[in-house]
Amino acid sequence: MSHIESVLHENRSFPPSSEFTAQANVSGIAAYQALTTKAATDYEGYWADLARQHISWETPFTRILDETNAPFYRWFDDGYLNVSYNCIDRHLPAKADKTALIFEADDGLVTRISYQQLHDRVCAFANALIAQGVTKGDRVVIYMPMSAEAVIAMQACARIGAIHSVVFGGFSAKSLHERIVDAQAKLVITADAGMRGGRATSLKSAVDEALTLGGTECISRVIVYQRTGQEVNWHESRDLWWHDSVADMPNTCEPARMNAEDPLFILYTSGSTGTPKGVQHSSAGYLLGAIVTMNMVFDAKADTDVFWCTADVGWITGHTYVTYGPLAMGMTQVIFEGVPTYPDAGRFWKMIQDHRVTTFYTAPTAIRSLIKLGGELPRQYDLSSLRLLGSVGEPINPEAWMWYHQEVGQSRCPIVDTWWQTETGSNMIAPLPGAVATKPGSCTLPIPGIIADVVDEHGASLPFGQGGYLVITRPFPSLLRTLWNNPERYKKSYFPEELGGKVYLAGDSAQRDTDGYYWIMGRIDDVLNVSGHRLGTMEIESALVSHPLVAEAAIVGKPHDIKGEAIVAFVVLKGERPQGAAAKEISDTLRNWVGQEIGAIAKPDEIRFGDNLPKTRSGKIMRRLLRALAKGETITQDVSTLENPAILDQLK
Ligand code: 6R9
Repeated sequence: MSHIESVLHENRSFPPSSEFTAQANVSGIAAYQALTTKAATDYEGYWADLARQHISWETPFTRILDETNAPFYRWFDDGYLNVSYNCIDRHLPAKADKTALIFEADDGLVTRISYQQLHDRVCAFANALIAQGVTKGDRVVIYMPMSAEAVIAMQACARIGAIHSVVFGGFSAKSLHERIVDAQAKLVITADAGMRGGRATSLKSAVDEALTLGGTECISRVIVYQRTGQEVNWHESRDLWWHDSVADMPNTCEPARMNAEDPLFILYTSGSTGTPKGVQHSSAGYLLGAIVTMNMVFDAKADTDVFWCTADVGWITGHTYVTYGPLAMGMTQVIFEGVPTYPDAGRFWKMIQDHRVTTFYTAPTAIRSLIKLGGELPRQYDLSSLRLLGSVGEPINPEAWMWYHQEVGQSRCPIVDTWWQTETGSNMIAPLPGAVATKPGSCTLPIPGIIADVVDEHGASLPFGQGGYLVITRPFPSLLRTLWNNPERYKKSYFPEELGGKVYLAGDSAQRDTDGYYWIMGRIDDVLNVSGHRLGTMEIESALVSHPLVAEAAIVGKPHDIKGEAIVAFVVLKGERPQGAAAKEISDTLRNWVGQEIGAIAKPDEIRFGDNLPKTRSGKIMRRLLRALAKGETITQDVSTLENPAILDQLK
């Protein structure tokens, strides 16, 4: 654990105001402690009570947690429900006309969709999927821009029991292809294009390309939502417009009866090795995590809140806090198509003002870029509707936290810094805002029912003040169930034998301060966090090496003001080491190549060429040296095992 050196020295603490505490769902630290005590003394009873209270079951469960086949845990597994029913139908008697979605397009056009309208559109589209032969358990890939239709498509899958796998619209045709093949999907839902910052980026063309690659015979149909009206290539026998698919469809569709453990979705995420992992979530446990955290962490007030999570539905945050959580609560939420800087860096603040947003959830990278582009801009807008702010995706640095607190929250709104992952499904460590005092840069304490720890490499709990592996020691309802098609990798990645095979290894390092507050220090594996997005270094390396010019490549991260981490590539070409203009040209070529192979987010920020890479005598690339070189540090580390020390000068 040598890379864990010191933790931030941050002493500021912000207790919840008495006004906030007075109205909070979990009010005061004693209430927080009562919940954690209940979870500690009757763990299963704690979760079962919440599951009975918050989920509408078609058939109530009698069994709670089944650990007999650990780490393949099962929750509530004789219960039946439908997630879409829980997100829509159950609200209709009281709030059919209440606004469910406020969609704001890139150009500012606003569309409101009520719960009744959402119901009708989800049902019509669910019927369209059934008409195309989609049945329970089939995989449906969704490759769409941020839109009401993306949410409708996901909800429609949930309604009929199809397993959706959303692929972020910024991923390339190659990445899309890889995910379609792994999931063996039956159908793809896409759009002609998406609009962001005034520019259209086509999606349908990437689907066309992905489906020319091998192994995609599983796909029988592509449904295309017409967003921009631009020209697209059309495959008569395969492609179908969204509007045609729903044209004659009834507005009702019986929700499928789903077992609590039936998979709700797969979402691919980066791991330490080459191929992305298909994280598989359950129906009931996942939904419960979404609802409980909406209640406790976001202090949801279904009747008065306007909730806005800025994440794209292509990421887990967009699944849990756009598509499922706010709807399960029966809230009104904002969905935004565009980017925070268009038409100018006041866009977020203007939208908060226009829609009277109460709860705003975004990423540190967005906050940092908005500070840079207009730190004083929030003051030009009326942000008085805000009552709670959230942060997710990476550690938030105390400076950005303070700005968010003072300029956006006007020193009035608590900030919930939420630590969690694609695999955990919902927030794990985060302050309950009416109970737990916050500290800038710390995600504070586990939410009640989440039993976290910091351990050494043998699984022994470490005292406060010592850095180690972040683990969760008891299975919890919203934990992933397995990796799609790869139970062995699930066991190896998350429940390693070294730690006893039963505790969930998160892949982050962390340290607790003297108050027991958690400070996340970074990944322990070869995963980078670029603008809050997870990228495997191996993934980018294999993309580079697949280019005909490249012999060898190593990727490391280096600190970046706005993105958190920037991607630095060290590359050895098959030919000579390029210099000057030639180096620049090949850099551009390789950057674009990676963009095509994976997606624009994976393009290296910097490429350095060498005749070789620094290696040990046994041939291992010495990444710690590369990390130091990338940062511009002088090498003070031990290089005695290095085969070729002269190479370090070349790569500086
Ligand atoms: C929700 C999400 C997960 C990784 C995680 C960690 C980092 C997320 C964080 C945070 C510090 C926070 N991370 N939230 N680090 N503080 N509040 O981002 O899921 O895309 O799977 O990424 O992101 O390193 O392990 P995912």
